[in-house]
Amino acid sequence: MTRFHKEKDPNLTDESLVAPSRNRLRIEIKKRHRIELKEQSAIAGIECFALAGIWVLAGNSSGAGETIAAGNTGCSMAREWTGIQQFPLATQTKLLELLGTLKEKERDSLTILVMGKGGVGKSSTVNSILGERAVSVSAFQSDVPRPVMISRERSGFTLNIIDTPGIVEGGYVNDQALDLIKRFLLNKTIDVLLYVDRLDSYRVDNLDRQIVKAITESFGKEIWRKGVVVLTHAQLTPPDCLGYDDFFARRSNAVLKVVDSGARFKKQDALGDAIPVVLAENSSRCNKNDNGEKILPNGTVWIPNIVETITNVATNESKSILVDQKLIDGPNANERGKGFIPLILAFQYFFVIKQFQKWIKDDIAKEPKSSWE
Ligand SMILES: Nc1nc2c(ncn2[C@@H]2O[C@H](COP(=O)(O)OP(=O)(O)O)[C@@H](O)[C@H]2O)c(=O)[nH]1
Ligand SMILES: [Mg+2]
Repeated sequence: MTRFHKEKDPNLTDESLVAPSRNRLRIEIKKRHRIELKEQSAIAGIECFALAGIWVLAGNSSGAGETIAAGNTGCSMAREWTGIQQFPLATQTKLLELLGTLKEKERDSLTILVMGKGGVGKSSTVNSILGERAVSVSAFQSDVPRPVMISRERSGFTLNIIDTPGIVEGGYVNDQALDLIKRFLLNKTIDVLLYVDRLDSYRVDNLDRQIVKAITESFGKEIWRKGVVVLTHAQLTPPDCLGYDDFFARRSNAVLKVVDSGARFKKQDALGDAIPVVLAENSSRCNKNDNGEKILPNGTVWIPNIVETITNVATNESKSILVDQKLIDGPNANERGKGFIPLILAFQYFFVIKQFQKWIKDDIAKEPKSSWE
């Protein structure tokens, strides 16, 4: 007969000291499991709280709120950027050089927002840049349901990358998904926007325009001055005997035109060539050079290239975008529609008040005169 010893297991009840039936055994196991789960979550909660406290006290420049809010998990800290060691030595050297450049320009953190349609390779690009599988990627249900911020720290420099779900559903921009992203970004400062699409798409359509318009309306058109267009699936053989660079140039122009029109810049302010376009190939089958670095058909070593472009845009003369409530509410939210007030008043005067006055006058004229008048 099996007996449970109370002194060895304080979680057991007196009943469990007698030989347990199968059912009772099952109940005890469940009970113990529940207690363990409670204890684990309590410990995890304390750990989160303690870590958050340390982070706030440390006064990290990336903003405690930002990193703790990461992925709304409630407990995600800027971990050491160990993924950098996965890169070939030549890439590591270049990346560390770029971090050095940023530090020279007194930047100790960088926040990158990644947006675009679903399934174009946003999450894969985040993972490629970090050198680790930080966010989930899937061919079919490819999107994380909500934004996630991944923070990595290296030699006193913090890299924050915000991966977002695609904002398109059933052929339209999904306002709820967009709202979720906006709320997530509230009080964060965006240094670079990566607008991701595929190189191997042959046309742009109205949906692309809608997405660019939605980004513009959400964060203001100035966000595009911090924009980089990333074209994934870059290891391809162009169709119709086109050269690779030719194909790349045509596709870039098509996407940039959409951005220009969706961002509604006036002709003289048009972004044109101002937005850099970079290529990415996230597949593990990407070709490599003699140093083991991933290279594209035009010879570009794409990871250092994208990080260099990000560095240039982050430090260009345009200001980073602080996503505050005013920005989210849109330009002059309180003023919206005020221009119509004089028109409405005029309409009311001529078509309502005047009409009433006329009816009253007519009624008075038609009224039979009283005998005493
Ligand atoms: N061949 C190739 N596949 C890619 C590339 N980028 C992403 N994928 C694949 O495309 C699918 C969707 O990628 P994901 O990163 O989840 O897209 P997201 O929805 O934009 O985040 C996954 O199956 C990825 O493996 C790329 O550059 N080349
Ligand atoms: Mg994704």
